[in-house]
Amino acid sequence: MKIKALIFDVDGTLADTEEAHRSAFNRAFEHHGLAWHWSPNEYARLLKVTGGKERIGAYLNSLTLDAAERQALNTRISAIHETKTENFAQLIRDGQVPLREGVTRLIDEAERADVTLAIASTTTLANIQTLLSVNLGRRARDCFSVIGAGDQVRHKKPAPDIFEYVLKELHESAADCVAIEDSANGLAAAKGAGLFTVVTPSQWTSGEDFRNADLVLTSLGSSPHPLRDIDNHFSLAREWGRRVGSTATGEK
Ligand code: XBP
Ligand code: MG
Repeated sequence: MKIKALIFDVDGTLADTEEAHRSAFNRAFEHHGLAWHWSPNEYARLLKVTGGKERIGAYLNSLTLDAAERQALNTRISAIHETKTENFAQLIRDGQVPLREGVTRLIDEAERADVTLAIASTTTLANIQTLLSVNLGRRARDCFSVIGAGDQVRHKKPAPDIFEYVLKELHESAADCVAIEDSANGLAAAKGAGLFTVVTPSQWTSGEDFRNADLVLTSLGSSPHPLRDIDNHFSLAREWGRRVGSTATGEK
């Protein structure tokens, strides 16, 4: 049974991006004259809400404001988020957001093994394009056959929509693909789409519940310490899924 495609999440999986996102949000608030500042603890709590615009909205709803003030601020969310996205892109261009350990190695091995690569993320397409072009250079243009991002679907993670969208664009079935995620929201989305899901928790998600994951790895391994026979891990786990009749591999 050959894996047809690897579908990567972005934030926390391809790269440890959330500290840069947090900084980009805070700079955007300052730029827009808002006395808001998200501390690491506050941001870890807000990360449960996927999507930057939705996250700002959730924060806004937590504030004590009169109706007129709340309404006025609600109308500014898109503009604030646009500034934030520009700030984030600048941090990537400044080299602040490298790919996570083992990502390039796995991309190289997947290409050699003729395994298709795709992305399914809640973040904006602009963020993904900047992250890939800065870190992968020219190969970023055609490395990923399908990129599913942010507002391309109505319901963001933990809904399965973005993974279902990517599978449809790939013309592949979930049973033949593997998702790589970092968060409980991402895991729920990938499993909801019936995918065998590998989780590599990030510093922001390490305390979350990954019991429903098919494989939890600290990282994807790199040349000093590669994850040996990673395919066997997958095939072992997939075999386990078949034998115990679980939905671990997403096969019904
Ligand atoms: C993680 C998210 C995103 C980022 C912020 O996405 O939930 O909202 O935190 O990026 P992923 P935006 O699915 O890649 O883990 O401000 O562009 O939403
Ligand atoms: Mg993520």
